[in-house]
Amino acid sequence: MKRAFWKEAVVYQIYPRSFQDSNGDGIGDLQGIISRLDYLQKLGVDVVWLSPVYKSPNDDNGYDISDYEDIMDEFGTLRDWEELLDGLHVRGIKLMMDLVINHSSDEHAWFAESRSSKDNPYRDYYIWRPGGPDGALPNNWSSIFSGPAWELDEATGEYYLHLFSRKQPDLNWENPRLREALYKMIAFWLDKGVDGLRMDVINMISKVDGLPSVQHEELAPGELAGGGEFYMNGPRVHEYLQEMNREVLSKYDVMTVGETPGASVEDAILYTDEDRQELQMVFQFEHMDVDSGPGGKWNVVPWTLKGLRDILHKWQVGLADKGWNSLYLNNHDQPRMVSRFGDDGKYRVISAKMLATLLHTLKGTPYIYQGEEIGMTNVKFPVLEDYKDIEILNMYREKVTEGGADHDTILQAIHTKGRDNARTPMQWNAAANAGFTDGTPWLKLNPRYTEINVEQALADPDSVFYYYQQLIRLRKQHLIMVYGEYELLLPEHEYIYAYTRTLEGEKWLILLNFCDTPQTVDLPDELNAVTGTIIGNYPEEQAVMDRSTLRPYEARVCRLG
Ligand code: TEU
Ligand code: CA
Repeated sequence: MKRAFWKEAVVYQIYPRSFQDSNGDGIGDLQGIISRLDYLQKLGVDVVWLSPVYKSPNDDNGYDISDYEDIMDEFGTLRDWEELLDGLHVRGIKLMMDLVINHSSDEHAWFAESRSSKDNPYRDYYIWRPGGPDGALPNNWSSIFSGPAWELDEATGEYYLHLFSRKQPDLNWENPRLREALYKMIAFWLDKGVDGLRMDVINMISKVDGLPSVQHEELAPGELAGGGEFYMNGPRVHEYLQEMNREVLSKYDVMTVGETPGASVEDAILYTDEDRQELQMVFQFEHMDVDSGPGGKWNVVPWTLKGLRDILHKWQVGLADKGWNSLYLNNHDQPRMVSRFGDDGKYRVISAKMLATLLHTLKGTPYIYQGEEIGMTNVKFPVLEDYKDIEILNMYREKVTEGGADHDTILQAIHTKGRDNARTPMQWNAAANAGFTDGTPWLKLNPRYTEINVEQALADPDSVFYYYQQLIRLRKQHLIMVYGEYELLLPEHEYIYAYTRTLEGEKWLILLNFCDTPQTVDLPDELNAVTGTIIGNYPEEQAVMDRSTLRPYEARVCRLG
């Protein structure tokens, strides 16, 4: 396999609004991030992925961009951004910007033009359709953020498509002028020295011709349905990505990752096969659905290790020869991994380290989400008013206020799956507001900050932080972690995920216990020839237990032969 920086790198995601406030307005900002760069360097990450910092009315916290070439007032200025870029580069860290080009804000100048009249030159930058007879919508697609995917615009009496909120109109990629404008904007940032791009819902940019309604028997007239099959991994998406590559990306040395909900292994190979010149890797979503029942993420069902392992295994095998995996268990859209897949009570530290071991020893590029490295947990706000996320608020209105669903059931689903779990401010210390702000934070803190915070983690040699630091260092010393071939063991074990990695005669064994009780492993003899422990999450002095037993949430990485 060809060596590449982006395969060997570890990425750290910053959600700027919640990272560090520098001026007391309760909102994280660029100067705040700048003040924490030494911390990131200490952790040892190679790349920072910055969630959007462009001008935005913040209907969806920056994922609704009103000016692609300027910085959001609350976050600072272009000069602050340049200072951040320099600060990262001086420390040998690269900067990956978020690129949100499936949609813009409705407050973008292009949309103001577009909506103004049917013959405006920008009309075709967005997706407009007349309504059907009797006030019918152009089709029955629902928005990912609840309600219909269409909004009637008074000025011209037509509807525009918005897969996300009504303030996030979808851009019309069929229009070559729009595509050219986007490539120019991308070059603007790459010319400034940006090293990488994370492309938001990039597999939704091509919609099926005619935007057909979803058809199935149980649908009542006028009832909304998902519609994803008509816009995810659509007919021209690969053509567009290859064009983007040809027109702009290939002219720079740039790391790329596409966010691709609903992409299969086969789709991912098409996106990331190096010969095809599209993207380097994608964020797949299959494992994020292990605890979703029929009807989607808010219908929370228990997950099993078998379910999770089957998916991760399928992706490991599927992208073994062509394409490349990215590895994540949480981000700004997902609950905290230690609460979801580990134990955020008694075994918080141990299980956070176990999950970290998984993320850094599977094949692919690991992504750390801010706070993960200190084992931050989900939050249970008692009242809906404490939540700020548009997805949560829209869903609650649709299900409870309008749909009559039970408040407690839905609040519980929000506690388990809501995006604000990941967005509570970063916990720096045990002082007021965890050192995030001197003012009133835009979103409440997780009350556990007095116990879980950076200051505590840095003072404790056994903290989750130092374990991440160690994993990141190991990756630099052992290419087997990056390029080693993956092979699954014990495929039926109820609680243990076991596999080997092999590279040029070297072989590592990885054993992970996903359960709060001891578990026995029965391995073939040749795998018992352990010659050393690379890393583990239990202190050395306790490592006296019998080889074939894993303690609660234990992770062990050993060298064989
Ligand atoms: O998310 C896309 C997406 O489909 C989901 O992850 C979504 O956020 C939601 O959680 C589904 O339940 C991307 C961004 O990561 C997200 O923050 C944005 O809100 C969204 O696109 C729109 O730009
Ligand atoms: Ca601020």
